Amino acid sequence: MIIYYIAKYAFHFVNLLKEIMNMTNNKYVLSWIEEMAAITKPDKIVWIDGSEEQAEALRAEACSTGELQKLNEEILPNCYLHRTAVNDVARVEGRTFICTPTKEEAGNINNWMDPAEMYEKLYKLYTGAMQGRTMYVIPYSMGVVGSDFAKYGIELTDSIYVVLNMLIMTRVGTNVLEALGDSPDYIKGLHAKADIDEENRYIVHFPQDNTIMSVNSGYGGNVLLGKKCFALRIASYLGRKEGWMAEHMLILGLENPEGEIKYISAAFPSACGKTNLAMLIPPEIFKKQGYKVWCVGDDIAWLRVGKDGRLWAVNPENGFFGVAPGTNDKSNPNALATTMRDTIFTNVVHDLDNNTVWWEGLNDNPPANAIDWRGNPWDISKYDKANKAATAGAHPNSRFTALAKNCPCISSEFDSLTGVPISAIVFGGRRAKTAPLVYQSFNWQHGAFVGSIMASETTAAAAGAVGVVRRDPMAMRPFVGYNMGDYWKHWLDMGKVIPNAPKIFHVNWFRTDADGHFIWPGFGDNMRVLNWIIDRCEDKVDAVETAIGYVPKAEDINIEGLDISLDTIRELLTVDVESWKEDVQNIKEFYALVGDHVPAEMYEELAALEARLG
Ligand code: GTP
Ligand code: SPV
Ligand code: MN
Repeated sequence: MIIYYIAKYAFHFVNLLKEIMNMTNNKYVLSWIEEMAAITKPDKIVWIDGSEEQAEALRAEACSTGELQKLNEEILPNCYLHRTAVNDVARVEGRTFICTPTKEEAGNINNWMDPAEMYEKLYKLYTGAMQGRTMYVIPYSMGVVGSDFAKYGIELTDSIYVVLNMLIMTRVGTNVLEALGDSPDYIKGLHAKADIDEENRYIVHFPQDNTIMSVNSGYGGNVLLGKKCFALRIASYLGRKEGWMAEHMLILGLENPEGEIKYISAAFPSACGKTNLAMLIPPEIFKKQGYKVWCVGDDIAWLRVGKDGRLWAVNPENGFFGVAPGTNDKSNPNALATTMRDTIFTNVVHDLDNNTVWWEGLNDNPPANAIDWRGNPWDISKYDKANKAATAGAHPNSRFTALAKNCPCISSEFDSLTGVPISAIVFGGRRAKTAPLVYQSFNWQHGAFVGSIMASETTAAAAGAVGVVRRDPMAMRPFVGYNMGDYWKHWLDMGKVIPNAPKIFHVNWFRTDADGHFIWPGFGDNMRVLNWIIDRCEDKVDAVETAIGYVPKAEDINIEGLDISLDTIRELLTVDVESWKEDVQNIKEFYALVGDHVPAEMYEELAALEARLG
């Protein structure tokens, strides 16, 4: 089949190939591009070299076709607006596949199909998909080019929007090809928009082939193949093979008044507060004393054991693909500042009077003359709180793509070759009840168990119902590139080879009162919980031992300057035995679903928890 296409298009190819041969002699790269071009049949092939001139030309081209709209250069310099198709606004977990040779390797939590069958299905969808279009070839690095952590990828795409987003989210350029040299060790990614047909949308990973294929989408995590597809699904697979970890975690540095910085990584499910925590601004009383928070990453961490026996983390990304709604100068001023230049906004409100953007929760001044995320005229009178999803101006999963280096609190270690040493790992989710504000695990094995039983209410970051509690182990349910049971085993194994392992905690910013309001103020005030966590890591504060782990004494959470009583803190810290017993039943069902790869240690921990609950 492939040979046939290569033969048929041989002549056209000679010209196409001239372009790609200028950039590299790597025969593995060239032959793969040739093969993919033979199937997708682009009119042109263009290498992305990482230069500003090329990026500028592509922005201009995208504006001329309406794919992008240039925003007010005075207010939002070098910023653009993009709207996706209305049926293409989030990750599609139901159409995301891990195609390992056997179903057992992918496990019960992932969708699986036989690789040969899937390739055949995909090649049909890709056939001629780039006719009349340009194939862009993006050489990119996850991690600092040339560092021990770095891994390289090449994404082929027919979308300028994807190219411009990848230029922000990853390190793109000819230096990646130089670093790759003539090695076959890179991740292949093929993306074609095709017809944006929901019924034929596929996001597929072939971990054994280092290959990712995406078709019929133009949205974020489905098409920016360096992000969830590579840096989590493929990387988690590689991490297990090579003895490191790829996790859905932010990384932050907490600087105390003495100038010492301790690093924390935290795994929360999509749209559960990673970006917000990573860019936290300490409450006034802490700021005055000299506390600061530095952002290393807001979504993905790659972690390796260092020579000193600690766990070291890098953020493999180069930018933030952050949730827009709710971002404002109180909740996350650093994120807002980051988006003031060089940013691509997706599916937000277009304010026509100023040629700027707006979203729910930005401020109380919605634009009077505006276009909503669907492309229709919109003003606040259309907004109905009872029917947010259908009447909001910005899609609840609308996003900004912004450069990490534009973030006012970006860590000086952002480009570090070695990463940062992690003192604490924090898990967390959206739980209206069960989970207390914070608790600490008894040890690494128990901590891995705490990660495995994480649960959270679903959000708009993925297609499907919102607000349903589901188990989301380590916030990785949609992102583990192999069997979930084996992934837990990898966590347990890692604990044995990190002599100086981080302590493991669990937080919940989302407990609600009887009226459904959040009890904990959250955002900047989460710093108060981080301080307790660091104090625990340094043995500076004791705690109360409960059935689920160590919980703070209420008076050890600093509430100075907060309009909240000690009793409320007590309430936030209670471990309700009855709801935990219910949870245990649900965990048992979930473990059964994960199946017979669940490590025995996890069942031991579950039995121990059940016994402690009485
Ligand atoms: P992804 O990019 O999808 O991985 O999301 P994320 O985990 O980075 O979540 P993000 O920080 O963008 O927050 C998502 C939503 O949660 C936003 O609407 C925030 O306003 C809200 N949120 C974040 N932190 C808090 C908090 O401490 N308390 C409350 N109540 N809401 C929060
Ligand atoms: C998430 O859903 O966790 C995101 C956004 O960070 S996406 O890139 O679409 O995966
Ligand atoms: Mn995420």
